[in-house]
Amino acid sequence: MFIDKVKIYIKSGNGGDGSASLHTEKYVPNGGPDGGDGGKGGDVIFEATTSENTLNAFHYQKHFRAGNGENGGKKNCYGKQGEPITVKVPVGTVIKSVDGNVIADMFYDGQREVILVGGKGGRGNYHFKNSRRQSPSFAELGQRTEEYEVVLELKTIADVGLVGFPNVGKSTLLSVVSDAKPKIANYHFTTLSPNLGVVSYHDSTFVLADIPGLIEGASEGLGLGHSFLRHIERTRLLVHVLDISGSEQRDPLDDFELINNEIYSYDGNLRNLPMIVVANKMDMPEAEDNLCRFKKKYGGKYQVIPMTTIIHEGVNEFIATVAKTLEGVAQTEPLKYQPYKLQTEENDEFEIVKLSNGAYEVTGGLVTQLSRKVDLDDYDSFRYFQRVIKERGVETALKKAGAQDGDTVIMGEIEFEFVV
Ligand SMILES: Nc1nc2c(ncn2[C@@H]2O[C@H](COP(=O)(O)OP(=O)(O)OP(=O)(O)O)[C@@H](O)[C@H]2O)c(=O)[nH]1
Ligand SMILES: [Mg+2]
Repeated sequence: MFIDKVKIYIKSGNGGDGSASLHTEKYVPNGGPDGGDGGKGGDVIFEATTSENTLNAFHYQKHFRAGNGENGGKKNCYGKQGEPITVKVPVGTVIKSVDGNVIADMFYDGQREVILVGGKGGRGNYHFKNSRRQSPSFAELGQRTEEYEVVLELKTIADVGLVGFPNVGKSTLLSVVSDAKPKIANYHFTTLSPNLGVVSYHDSTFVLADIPGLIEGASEGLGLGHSFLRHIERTRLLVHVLDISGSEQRDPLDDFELINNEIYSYDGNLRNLPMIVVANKMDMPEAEDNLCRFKKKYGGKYQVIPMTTIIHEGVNEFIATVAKTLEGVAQTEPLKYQPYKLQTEENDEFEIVKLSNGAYEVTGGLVTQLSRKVDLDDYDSFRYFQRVIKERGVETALKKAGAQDGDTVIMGEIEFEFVV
């Protein structure tokens, strides 16, 4: 199993509710409001790590929820903040909304991004105390947060991508030049997920990615499909490995054309990457002749390195050539994107629409904010509500929209009769 694209569900914590406690003591029956604030809900944070290179873990766990903030208590006790949750993803993971907007590109090892912010804690009742309202018996509810779906898409980041038909020796090459230990076997599709290896050359290193073999039609989903090609999009150089001996009765020159065709029809921009050719299996019959033919046709355009990977022949030349070529190629950059925010900022805007039944509905950020503070059964709270809608211009706007005495006004859960 190799998962490189997956949908998961994330939710930051709700804010804790503010407390509406009134201080009481023996002999001091009305000591004033002492309700503490609710704690902020936990954030959802993503962190990029090199210790994973698949999204397989998300096959088993798809829901990630940060902790809720605790409610405020008496004696001005603050509620505890909710525990944040950290979701670890392999370096190269792009986080997108379900409709494809990029939220973050987790490009660097250790990169942390707050993707969802925890709900605000509600304020305790003492915040609502004023000269006329000495003992408010209401407090603010914590902000409730929503659950969001996000799509994780792994786009491996490597300097070099190894491409070619199945069984040509890509994984063998990776195992010979790096510490990676990919599976190697004499059949097609031995490699089922990309393998990364670090190659050292003098003082420098480069990262090599071995991807599953491609066949004709891969860009339309044949074989293991083209989804693996997404793992060479973020490389700086392609190494095309050929079985130059044609040991499986294919002409290596045809292989070369065919695989290039698949790669470039998947993404035309990949033409901009330099390509080096490894003519592998030089120990086999026919290899010399085929190499000659190949060089005649393509030698002017491509650097061709003959190799017998199983006995490490040509390996040093390979490493040196790749390292030198990379010197002249720009580093891969993170995606260029305007980060898409899943959550909308709290605001105090509002809009009024007249419904077909004659009622007026007020919607918008102000209504969401107020609905956390208002309890119409509570007299103090109701007075507070009346004051706010006057101060924020809701009353005037309702009049302007044509509301008359006795008309019904709906604001979220709240419904009341308009009084001019
Ligand atoms: N004769 C010969 N055989 C080789 C050479 N290099 C690799 N092989 C053999 O070719 C077979 C396939 O090697 P792999 O490295 O698994 O090939 P691959 O390209 O990664 O194959 P997939 O993962 O299926 O795409 C193995 O049996 C290797 O031992 C070589 O230089 N000469
Ligand atoms: Mg392989």
